[in-house]
This record gives sequence, structure tokens and C-alpha cells, in this order.
Amino acid sequence: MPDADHLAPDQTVLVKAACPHDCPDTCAMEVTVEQRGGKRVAIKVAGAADHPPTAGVLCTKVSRYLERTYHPDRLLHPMKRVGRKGEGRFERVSWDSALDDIAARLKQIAAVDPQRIVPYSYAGTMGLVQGESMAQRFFHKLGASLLDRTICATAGAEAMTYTLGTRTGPQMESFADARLIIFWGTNAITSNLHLWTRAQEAKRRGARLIAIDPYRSLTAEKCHQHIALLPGTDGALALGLIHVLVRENWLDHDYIARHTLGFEPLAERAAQFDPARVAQLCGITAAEVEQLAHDYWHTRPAAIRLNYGMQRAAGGGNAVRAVCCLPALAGHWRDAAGGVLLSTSGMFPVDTQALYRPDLLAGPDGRKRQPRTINMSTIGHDLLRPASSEHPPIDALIVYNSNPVAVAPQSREVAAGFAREDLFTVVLEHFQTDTADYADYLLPATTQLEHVDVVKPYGHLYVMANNPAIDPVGESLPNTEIFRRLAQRIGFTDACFADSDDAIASQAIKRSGVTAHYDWEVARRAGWQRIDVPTTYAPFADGGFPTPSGKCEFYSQQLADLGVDPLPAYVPPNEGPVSNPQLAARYPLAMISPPARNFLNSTFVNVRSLRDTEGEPHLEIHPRDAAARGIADGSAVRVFNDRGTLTLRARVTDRARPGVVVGLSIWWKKLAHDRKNANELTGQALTDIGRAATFYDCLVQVEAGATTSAGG
Ligand SMILES: Nc1nc2c(c(=O)[nH]1)N[C@H]1C(S)=C(S)[C@@H](COP(=O)(O)OP(=O)(O)OC[C@H]3O[C@@H](n4cnc5c(=O)[nH]c(N)nc54)[C@H](O)[C@@H]3O)O[C@H]1N2
Ligand SMILES: Nc1nc2c(c(=O)[nH]1)N[C@H]1C(S)=C(S)[C@@H](COP(=O)(O)OP(=O)(O)OC[C@H]3O[C@@H](n4cnc5c(=O)[nH]c(N)nc54)[C@H](O)[C@@H]3O)O[C@H]1N2
Ligand code: SF4
Ligand SMILES: [Mo]
Repeated sequence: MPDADHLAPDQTVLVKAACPHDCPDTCAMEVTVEQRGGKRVAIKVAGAADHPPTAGVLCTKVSRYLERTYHPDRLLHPMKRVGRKGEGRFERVSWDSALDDIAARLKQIAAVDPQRIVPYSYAGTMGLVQGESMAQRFFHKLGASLLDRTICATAGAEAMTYTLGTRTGPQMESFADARLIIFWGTNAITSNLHLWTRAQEAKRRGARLIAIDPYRSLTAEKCHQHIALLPGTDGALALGLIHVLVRENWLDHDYIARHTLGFEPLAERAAQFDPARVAQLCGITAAEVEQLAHDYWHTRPAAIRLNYGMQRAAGGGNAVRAVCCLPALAGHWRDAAGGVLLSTSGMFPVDTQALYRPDLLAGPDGRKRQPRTINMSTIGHDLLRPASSEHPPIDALIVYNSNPVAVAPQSREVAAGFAREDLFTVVLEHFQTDTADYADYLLPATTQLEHVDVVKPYGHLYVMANNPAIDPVGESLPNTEIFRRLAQRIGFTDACFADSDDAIASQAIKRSGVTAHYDWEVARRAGWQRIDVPTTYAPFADGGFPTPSGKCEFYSQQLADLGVDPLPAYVPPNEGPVSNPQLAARYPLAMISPPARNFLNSTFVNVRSLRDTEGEPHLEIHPRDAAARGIADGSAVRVFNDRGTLTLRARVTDRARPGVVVGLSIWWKKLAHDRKNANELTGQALTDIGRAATFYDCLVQVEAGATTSAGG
């Protein structure tokens, strides 16, 4: 078999790659490559049949990977701004002139105060190499501000870690063996296709599927039962379930006694959440609460697939804590197909010291610097905040693997911040996104088909390897190489700045515990390497929670020490009739903006075939709420609150429950007719645990007709 580097004109090769996207499935891809005109060209991508989680299938989006990679709009050269900020007018420049100028500007700013330089990145790629390796080394050496990466997962991740000690759960393959599967705040068909396949298999074998979701998503409509609660009320529902389990003595006393901490106070807390009260808080019936608790106790194995949809509200962290108590109470961890799965990311010991080199924070005098931390979910506030000695201004932003002008909450503030003429902005991208429009320098980055990477999944138990399949498109460079060259220009001489991408991939995972046998060379040849856990993986069948007490902590002393409620509490949405009746009177509808099936966050929105499938930005609204406002199906509506206003096409449908409107996201603003997306309306308040964004804690009003722009 030829390899991709030595390919005769008539030969094709299969290159082992890994999907880089922010998706729990982290599929193994096989890229068919041939030689054309002296260049390696990818002609096909497919899912690897022999990788158990992938099982030969890619989703619709990534099946279109070649359309994205060879898109006529790919950025091919470094570019420099010529128009006003945000206008998106650029001229082509050479790499040397771009990097020389960027290095000079950063040096100048760093001489005043390096904290004035802020990196902004998220999970455009989940690769450990093109993600944060060279980039963080560079920013640490510079002494730049640190970034708190909270835009997606920290509420649940921290809440689960306080409760279980780590992030793990039943492996996705085991869901096929469950008899009850609860999809809690997740539309698996959209965002977790390969787990859904296992659930389908379970269903064929007689399992019962239940969705807990304010929206009748593609997944909810295929479940046996759909509990359509109000957004942000999941904590109350979970406490209601605990209430019934305790009242009925549906409890695994042996498991509770041996492996949990704080049963008595938890039971006392749950006593306040009788089904009648829960029904009222959640906008469901008491019978739904009773029935769910009954099924949860009487059906085994019972697995909960918990996901992010239910965390994007003020009480997201506490809600996750409450749900994480359920399997320990009912003894479901005893089964390999039981328990709760939010993420498997706790299973992979990433070597953050080797990758990010936090030791480089030691300044020129050798003393460790402690730069300020910017929370990425409040970047709008932070860019516009008046400077003070406590808050040095942000003078430069380096954006990579993220599209904040489209994805960060309260977009008007974010865009106003990016529009500051005194802000120096560099964007590393594949395309001219909404964010790229504001760049002073726009630098073309390679895609997964063009660079090396190792991907840490969060939905299964295999480390994934990505080999480059083709030559870089245009003059694009891997993120690592861009930061390597910048480091060199600034004069950083530490050896780590010369590490190759292969060297970084081999450093990325610690060789200890379940990854004692991690070997990059082996993984890159095979395409993946399973961590060393048994095929029937039941992480807490016999307790062994890696919390401070070694138990599942219903009661968390760590949270108590932080001044946070040590027991799972019900924290109602910030924007709702309970917390803010005046606001709720003016803006009576709760808007959620969960992922669209054919996009991945804002990635793929510019891929024609996928955008055409999604149609145009729309708002789903219940017939009752539509009728009350004289809104007809297919008409344009104005959606607004104090933060802004946007125009969407109404879909009158009972998929949205009464009181809730749904705008599937995340559109590129510039591809919407009014150049806005759902984040025009979302706010910058943070969650109770994890300092995360609260995208789905957002009250709005909707009006028929869409001609004015009042209201915001
Ligand atoms: N196709 C596709 N796949 C994706 C993404 C994408 O954009 N598109 N994004 C990726 C990323 S970054 C992430 S973080 C994951 C997200 O993964 P998930 O969190 O599983 O996201 P969704 O699949 O949209 O499911 C969220 C569901 O939660 C519901 N929901 C909203 N608010 C509430 C609430 O308060 N309570 C409850 N119970 N449900 C609520 C929504 O209606 C929606 O159906 O998906 C990843 N996968
Ligand atoms: N209203 C609303 N807003 C949301 C959400 C929601 O549900 N509703 N979801 C939130 C969530 S869960 C998340 S995770 C965030 C996601 O927000 P982001 O992490 O910003 O994700 P994307 O929108 O996919 O943008 C990633 C960008 O990285 C670029 N990219 C990919 N690979 C590379 C690379 O190798 N190098 C470089 N330089 N660039 C690369 C892509 O081209 C893309 O433009 O959005 C959040 N925003
Ligand atoms: S986005 Fe998810 S389902 Fe699609 S190919 Fe990538 S990992 Fe697989
Ligand atoms: Mo996310």
C-alpha cells in the first residue's frame, strides 16, 4: 500500500483521519487521496467501518467535508485590512510582512503590559495539537491574559466533577443494552448520531426511550415519551424525582450506604419538591414526575444521556448535580448500561504541562506571573469595559478556532467591541467569518485534511489520530506553524517552540493509568487507540468515585468551602416569572437556540448544500402563542428584548411547547437577511457553577410583521 507522501499518478491511498469537530462522536475518517498535477487531492471521505463507535458512518455535515475543504471561499493568503473595521475589505500580503507586523505590534503592546493581549479560542478543532499547544506556549511566554473557556461545557463539567469526582459514564456502545434510556436536554439525532444508533438498537430489543426537552426535537419525536418542561427548570424535575424515589423507598440502600455521602440532607432537600410543586415549576403534570420516577426505579439497566441543552441557564450546574445523584440512589451504576453519561473527557489524562507549558509564565525576572483571566462568555462586556488599574484595557485579540462575533452571547456588544478602532485583531481562519470581518490581519489556516493532530474525544473511549491527507490549500498554515513563526519573530528561543507537530502529538497524552500504553506512532498507523478499560466498562459498579471522600457526593464540602450550596438546589432561570416577574411581563416567551442538524455551531453555515437543507433562519412558535399575536405560518416576525431585535421566518408548530420559541442556530450573521442571529438576544449572565454562558435563559417578545427596528 503506498503512503500519501509517495504516490504515483495512478494510485490512490486511504489516509486515516479523525473528525476534528466539537461533537461527542469523534469519528474515525478514511480519506481517499489521489495524485493530480503533482498534488495530493482528496476525492472521498468515509467513516471507518472497523472503528467501533463510528461503525462506518459519518454524519451529513462531515460527509460534505470535501465541499468545505475545497470551497471556493477558502482563505488562501494572509490578508490585511483596508476597509473600516467589520467591513471585511482586505488586501493580500505575504506571510513575512503579516507576521513581521503582527510580531512588532504584539511586542509593542507587551512592553506596556502583556495582559492587554488576549487569546480567544474554542473548539473549532478538538485536536490537541492544532487546539492549544503552540498557541498557549506562545501566550504563556508572552504573559498574555488567560482565557476561561466557558462557552460550552463548564457548568456541567464542574458540576459532574464535584458530584462524581470525574467526567465519565457508561460507554456509548453499552447504550444498546439499556432497557430505559433518558435523553435529558439532548437532541442526539442532531448532536450525537452514533449514540442514537445504539439507542435504536436498544429500542428494537424493547427498551423504552424518554426525552426531556422543551422542544419536540427530531430525537424527542422518536422517543416513546416526551416530557416538555420549561427551559432551565431541570433542577426542579430532578429534585422531584429524588422526592418520589425517597417517598416510595425506591432506593438501593446498600449502594447508598457504601458509596454515597449526604443522603440524609439530600432527602431533606428533596422533601420540598413534591410532584405538585415540581409540575408547577416545570410546566408539566405531577403524573409525569411520578411516572418517570416509577420507570426509573423499575427498569434496569437505565441509562441517562445528559447533555448541554439543560445547562445553558442560570441553574445549569445545580441541575447537573441533581441528575448525577439519581443513578447512585437507584443503584443503576451497578450495570454497565446504567448510570449517567455527560462526557468521557475525564478519562483522558492530557499532559497539559507538556502541551501548554504554563511554566513559561515565569517572566524575564524568573518570577511566575499571574495574568488576569478573561471569561470568553463575557467578551462583549470585557471589550467595552472602561479601563482601570484593575482592568487593563484589551489592546489586542488573537482569535483562532472560534467565531465569537457569531457565537458569543449578546452579539451587539461583542460586535461593538470588535469594532473598536483601537483594538488590534488577528484572526486565524479557514473562511471569512463574521469575526474575520473585524480582523486587522486575517491568516489562512489548514483544515483537518491538511495537518497532523491527535483528538481527545468526549463521547467514547478511543484516542483518535489524524494524519494529513493532502497538501495545504493555498498558502494556509497549521495554527501551530503560525504561532511557531510568531514566537521566532518575537525572539522566544525556548526549545518547545521548535517542537514539530508530531512531537507535540506524542507529548499530548500522559502515559499513566488507562493510557499507560499511549503511543502516537501506533495510534497514527491504526487511526485510534482504545484506552485500557475492560470491554464491559462499568465505572462505578463498586463505587470508587474519585471525589475527596471517595463517594458520590450528594453533599459537597468543596462547594460549601466556596460558599456555594453544598446540596443540589433548584436555581430558577434568571429570566423567568419566578426570578424576574417584571421582565417576564414584558417578554413572556422563553427563547432557546439549540444546534441545527446541518451546522456545527457556526461551522458549515457557508457550505451551500448544508445551508440549503436548513433553509433560512426561522423561529418555531406554538400555534397558541402565534394565534395570540396574529402570526401566520411562514410570515416574518420580529423577535426582541432589551438587548436587541431580529427578524425570523415563523414556523407555527407544536414542536415548540407553549411559552417557548425555538430558533435553531448558529447562523452566520452575514448570511441572514438582517445580518443578525439568535445571539442578538442572548445575554452575558453566567451559570451558578462553572461560570458558563446562559444562552437558553433568554426571554423575548415576538410580533407579527417585521418592518421596524424598535425594541433594542
Ligand atoms: N449537528 C450538530 N451537532 C452538534 C452541534 C451542532 O451545532 N450541530 N454542536 C456541538 C456542540 S458544541 C455541543 S456543545 C453539543 C450540544 O449537544 P446537546 O446539548 O445534546 O445539543 P442538542 O442536540 O441541540 O440538544 C439540546 C437539546 O436541549 C434542549 N433544551 C434547551 N433548553 C433546555 C432545557 O432547559 N432543558 C432541557 N431538558 N432541554 C433543553 C433543546 O431543545 C435541544 O433539543 O452538540 C455538538 N454537536
Ligand atoms: N445562541 C447560541 N449560541 C451558542 C450556542 C447555542 O447553542 N446557541 N452554542 C455554544 C456552544 S455549545 C459552543 S461550543 C460555541 C461554539 O463556538 P465556536 O467554538 O466558535 O465554534 P464554531 O462556530 O464552529 O467556530 C469555529 C471556527 O473555527 C474555525 N476552525 C476550525 N478548525 C480550525 C483550525 O484548525 N484552525 C483555525 N485557525 N480555525 C479553525 C472554523 O472555520 C470556525 O469558523 O457556540 C456557543 N454559542
Ligand atoms: S461531526 Fe460528529 S457525527 Fe459528524 S463525523 Fe464528526 S464526529 Fe462524526
Ligand atoms: Mo458546545
